[in-house]
Amino acid sequence: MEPEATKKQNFPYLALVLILVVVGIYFLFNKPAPKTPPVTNTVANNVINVEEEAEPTATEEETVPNEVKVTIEGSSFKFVPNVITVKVGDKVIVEFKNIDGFHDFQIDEFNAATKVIKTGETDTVEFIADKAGTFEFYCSVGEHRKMGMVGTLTVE
Ligand SMILES: [Cu+2]
Repeated sequence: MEPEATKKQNFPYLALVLILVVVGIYFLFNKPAPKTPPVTNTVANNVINVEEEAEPTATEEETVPNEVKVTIEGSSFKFVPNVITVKVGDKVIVEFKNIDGFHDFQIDEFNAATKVIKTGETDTVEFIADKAGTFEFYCSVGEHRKMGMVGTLTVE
């Protein structure tokens, strides 16, 4: 009987030790457990990230340049109109209509040039007027530029 009693006494001790160990493990796991709220934080961060991604697109929309569309007619040997005025940063779209002869439209400073086109044809060139100043546009065909087939682009 006595050995059984000591065994019964030992069992509660072992059980207590086991409980302490289990409780200790629970505490160990419960400490990392509060890190589960950070999981929701990361979810919140993801939401914030989405918002942060949305903001740059909004600023990109704000930086979309103002578009200025100009139609210019070319003939021998002039441009009509021969003056274009835009603002710095404008996206300039030049629709060049050739109504007589062989001509093109070029502005060296903005690397802008249409194809050489013949009577009745139209070609379009676009560029960003990213610097202020007064620039000459001209027709590069033959001696047309010397013959006065020029105009002025003013970027202000
Ligand atoms: Cu010309």
